[in-house]
Amino acid sequence: MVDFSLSETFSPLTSAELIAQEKSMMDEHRFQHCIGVSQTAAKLARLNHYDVAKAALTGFVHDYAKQIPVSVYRQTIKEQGFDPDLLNYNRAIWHGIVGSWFIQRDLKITDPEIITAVKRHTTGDVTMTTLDKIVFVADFIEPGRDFPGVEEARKVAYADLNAGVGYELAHTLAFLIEQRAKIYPKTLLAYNQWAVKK
Ligand code: DGI
Ligand code: FE
Ligand code: FE
Repeated sequence: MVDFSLSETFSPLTSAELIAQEKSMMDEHRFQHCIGVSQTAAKLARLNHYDVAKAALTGFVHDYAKQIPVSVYRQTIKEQGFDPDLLNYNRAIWHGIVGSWFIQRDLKITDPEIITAVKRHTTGDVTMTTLDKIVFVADFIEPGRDFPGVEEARKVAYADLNAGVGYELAHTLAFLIEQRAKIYPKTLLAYNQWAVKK
């Protein structure tokens, strides 16, 4: 078992059951990323006077659904009443928005703030709660992340959470445009809200 534990406040599953369920859904690399996001979210929560246990749990489960097969996603989007426009995107977009459905089903998490933070963790949104911002940013700067600009992202985010959100959105949008990838409208709206210099 991993040397890691989670609050048992937010799910009827025990910490050990939750960790085992998460581990069963993903490879070791993704699992270590989730632990890194959990620990970074806890650190950001401490700095921003937010519930540390709640941030740690949300960080841990944020990518729960990342490796669910494409066919299962397509079926879930159709059967569970998700916006059919989601079918025009891929797992990068699905694992947050639709992933939150699997988190409720499998991990029995009902807390609306946790569910929303998982939904928003990839694209961000115009409206973001403190927990949304913590998880969004922790995902980008956890210790396992290594890309040009990550040190600057850490510096900015630890000094000012909102600025961290803006930095991440500018970086992500630049990366997506470089790839000529399709931008999910929420990503663009979030960029306009958080990244544009005032
Ligand atoms: O799940 P992670 O890899 O830990 O991180 P994430 O949930 O932030 O997902 C990052 C990926 O999602 C990255 O490859 C960029 C992609 N992404 C974010 N916004 C958009 C997007 N991809 C597309 N096509 N459109 C978007 O708007
Ligand atoms: Fe993710
Ligand atoms: Fe992630």
